[in-house]
Amino acid sequence: MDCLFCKIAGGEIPSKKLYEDDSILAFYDVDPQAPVHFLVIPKAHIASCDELTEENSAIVAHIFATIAKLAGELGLKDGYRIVNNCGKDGGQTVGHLHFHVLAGRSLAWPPG
Ligand code: DGP
Repeated sequence: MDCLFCKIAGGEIPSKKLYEDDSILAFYDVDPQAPVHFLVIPKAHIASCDELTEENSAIVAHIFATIAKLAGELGLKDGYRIVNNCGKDGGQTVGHLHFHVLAGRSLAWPPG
């Protein structure tokens, strides 16, 4: 499968890693939209949120718990935003489940 984030998870394409364990990887976004902008992905390929099931979705809880830990380590005491873009109208451009974490400035709402 020709998946960019599978290649990043496998080390085939380099990334600026923030955190890694057996099942997930956090790395800085190549096109940051805030002073802090990183992505957290499952290493196993899941195309989008739309492919989550009762069987494979425990990884999302692990991702969110890890984001909370990383936010503490990075000192994001003023808050942050977790974003998932799902599908074409959701603005998803890479077909591998990923959560954006944005921080370091006041973020507008609603998104465009
Ligand atoms: P989305 O639009 O939600 O699918 O977000 C995809 C994000 O992935 C976008 O913010 C840019 C980032 N991105 C794309 N290619 C690369 C890459 O090769 N390396 C890194 N670190 N980030 C990438």
